[in-house]
Amino acid sequence: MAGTKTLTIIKPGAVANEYIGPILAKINANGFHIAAMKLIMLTRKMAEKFYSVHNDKPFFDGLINFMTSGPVVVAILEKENAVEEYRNLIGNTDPSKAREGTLRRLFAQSIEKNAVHGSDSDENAVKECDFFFALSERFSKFE
Ligand code: IDP
Ligand code: MG
Repeated sequence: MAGTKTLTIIKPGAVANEYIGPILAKINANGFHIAAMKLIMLTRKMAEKFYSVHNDKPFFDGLINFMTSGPVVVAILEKENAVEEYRNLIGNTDPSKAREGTLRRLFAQSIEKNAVHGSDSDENAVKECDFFFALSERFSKFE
């Protein structure tokens, strides 16, 4: 059975452009429950660990610089089939390829500064939620 939670990050570019409100409105309008949320600055160590699967990619250093360039919103979102549903809402990694109406199409600046993160599997969603939130910081509809 598909999982019910995913981890999102509203990235520094979208926070700087005052898109926190518009992005959260779309998240709620699409039936997601916000189970945990905070506005924080990622340290380099945190960003490097979070994106460690990409540490051999040519875009890694730029990505870490970007993700630590300003505050981000980190949140646990809940819905049936959350990972797939949220990946559908955010759209393609490259905003120029993202469907009309998706968060990246609406709010991204570039393939790097692409507005939001969304977990890519239930397994990674669990790891990413644990990376940012203690159980006492979560207000789940499902658990
Ligand atoms: P995803 O966020 O859609 O899952 P990933 O391939 O996991 O995409 O890449 C992680 C993040 O790295 C992207 O969201 C984006 O910010 C950045 N990124 C991915 N590919 C490129 C690229 O070709 N150039 C610059 N940045 C990239
Ligand atoms: Mg990814």
